[in-house]
Amino acid sequence: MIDVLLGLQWGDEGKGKIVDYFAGKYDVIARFQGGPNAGHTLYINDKKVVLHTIPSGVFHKNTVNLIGNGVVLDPVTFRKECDEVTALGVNLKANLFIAERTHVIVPTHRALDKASETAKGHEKIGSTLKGIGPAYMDKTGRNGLRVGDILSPDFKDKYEKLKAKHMHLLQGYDFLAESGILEDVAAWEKDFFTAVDFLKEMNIVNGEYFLNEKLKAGQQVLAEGAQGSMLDVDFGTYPFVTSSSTISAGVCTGLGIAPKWIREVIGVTKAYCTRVGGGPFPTELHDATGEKLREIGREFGATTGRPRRCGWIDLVALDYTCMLSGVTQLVMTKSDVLDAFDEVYACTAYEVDGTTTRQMPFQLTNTNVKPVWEKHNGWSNEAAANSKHYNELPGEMKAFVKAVEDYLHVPVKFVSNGPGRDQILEQ
Ligand code: 2SA
Ligand code: MG
Repeated sequence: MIDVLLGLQWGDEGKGKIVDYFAGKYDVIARFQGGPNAGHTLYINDKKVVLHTIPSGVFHKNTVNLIGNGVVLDPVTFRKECDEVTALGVNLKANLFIAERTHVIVPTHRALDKASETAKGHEKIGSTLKGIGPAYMDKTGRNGLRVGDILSPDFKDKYEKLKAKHMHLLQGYDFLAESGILEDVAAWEKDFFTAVDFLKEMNIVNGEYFLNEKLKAGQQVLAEGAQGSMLDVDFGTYPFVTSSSTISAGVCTGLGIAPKWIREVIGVTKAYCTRVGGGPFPTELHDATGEKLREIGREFGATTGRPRRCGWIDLVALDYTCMLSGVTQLVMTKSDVLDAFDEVYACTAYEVDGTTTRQMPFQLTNTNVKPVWEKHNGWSNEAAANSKHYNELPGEMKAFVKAVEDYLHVPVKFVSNGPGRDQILEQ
């Protein structure tokens, strides 16, 4: 069967750490969407590792990892990441597989991303500029190159054709000459073909048969989501979203498996909320409390280093994303960050244009929505930090968790109160 692990907010919920924690229980860990815009932070023997494309199960010897067809893969970042992981003693030849239908990000995708964002000015999406949007555009526009294509002798011709098309598009931007984008393309291209040669030597497989055969043989699979449900291309805060399906439905198309195989849908949420990049964020705090959350939570982008916007937990958005994915259990991360506050808040409804609602409106902007707050008492710092079992957590904290469960009608099975593997407490 397949269990799915998803971020329920705007990304950075701590998915990497949770996947790493659960990985030992699974035979396969599979990524089904997104690309090097993801940043999954793990601590391996106290060393910080940030994974972008490689699934977070890679440090477990007996776990096989699959990059599914729904992913977009940049050979250049992929190669760098492989070098880092290999240096830590991982044998990628033995435990990493790549679906041949996975789309390839080429240097001009990154250039187009940068050009598009530059043209948008202050209305920009806040993209990580990894070429994600343009790569998915070529996929649905039926122009893309796939990992399987790099094995064919005419790959270079196909690449040149696509590049020519992109160059034509780039010429349409009047700032192109002074933007430095063409120089970037030349530099990226140098690494690109070496990286493609490297990729050729990896295990390239038919992902859908690979996975279905394992499922039929009774193996256990964990599908690892990237970004968050509120960044989903259909249901997120469009157009301030990423370009893939980040909800549980994306698992089927992103891996080539039928819904009948899906068992648990594990939703990960922070005890508060963050967002990086542009777009609406109803519970954002523009004050000292927001600053404090960022400082204590060390809220900076794992891929870009950008400071993340911070605010209290948004139960309206969580209820929406639990519904979309059919979440069966929750993991609450970074609850320790709240230890420092005398009182904590949860948003239980939105006031939109004078009406109160518990539903996600069609159009969310930075100004048309006001959160309705529910106040909770804070808890003692030491008691929370020293707890080794859920029952030992302070009463106020358990009351906060209970309020989240009651609102969402989904049990919080785990609370993570620190970065260590031993700081995940099961309820
Ligand atoms: P993109 O790069 O074109 O897909 O960006 C579109 C929007 O999606 C957001 N996005 C993310 N939000 C949170 N975390 C992400 N991964 C990195 C991390 C981000 C980083 O783990 O920290 O390092 O800055 C991620 N990837 C995409 C993005 O901010 C845009 O709003
Ligand atoms: Mg992240």
